[in-house]
Amino acid sequence: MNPTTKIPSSPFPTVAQLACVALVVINCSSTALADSIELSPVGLAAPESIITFSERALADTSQVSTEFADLGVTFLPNLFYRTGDHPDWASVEGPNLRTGDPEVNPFSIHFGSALTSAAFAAIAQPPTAATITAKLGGVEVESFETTVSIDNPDNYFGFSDIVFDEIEIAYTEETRLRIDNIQLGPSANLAPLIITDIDVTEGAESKSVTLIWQSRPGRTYAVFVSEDLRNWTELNDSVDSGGAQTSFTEEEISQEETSRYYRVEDTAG
Ligand SMILES: [Ca+2]
Repeated sequence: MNPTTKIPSSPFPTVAQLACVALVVINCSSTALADSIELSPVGLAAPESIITFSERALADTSQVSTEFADLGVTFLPNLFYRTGDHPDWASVEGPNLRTGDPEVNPFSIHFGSALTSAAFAAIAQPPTAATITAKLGGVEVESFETTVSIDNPDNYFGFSDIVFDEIEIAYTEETRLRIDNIQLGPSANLAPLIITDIDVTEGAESKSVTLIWQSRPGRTYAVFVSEDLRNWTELNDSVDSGGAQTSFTEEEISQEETSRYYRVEDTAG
């Protein structure tokens, strides 16, 4: 028999049953508390990259939308590249992006991949009330109201410990608002943990079961087994991720076993 052939009449549980168990695990995982970054002197403690706008020399006042896409950010509808700065502008140095002229309000920073944290420096002259909103797929995740001002000593705004792919900045006054030093935090891998396949191999003396699940690169998984969905035995607590897909095989299962349930957990919760 082909070892990868599934056995429809097997007493082993179905894909649907096991996927349900995996979903329960996901729902029980802890959720980190979101944290808004407002008027911070530094923004993220340890950004993975910072876009300063010195990476590319563009003409003063030229429109910017996808020019920095290879660095992970685009701007919708657009902003304007400005080459000049001023010694009084805290947190803005050298080239920066400005909202006008003509005025662009609101505008969004779109990230090339979903992130778990990001921050940026913003100043405005004259000062303006502003609403800063994190979105995922165009849907609001988190939002706060603040004042963006050239007079603020600390000018970083952003979010941490949530998953988002856009930050929208909307403001109320006619002003010249500039942003600079966009800090990108870690990417959020959005692939949910789902068991996608279960293969049963019948041997002469015993049988084995291979589970295949949709996984995230760099993660570690634990696999549990149960005969009644109540008492679980850990089979392995350190199955390294195979990337987008990971598998685990339980060997030498007695031929007398008639029913068996599996649970896969991301050990990071
Ligand atoms: Ca700059």
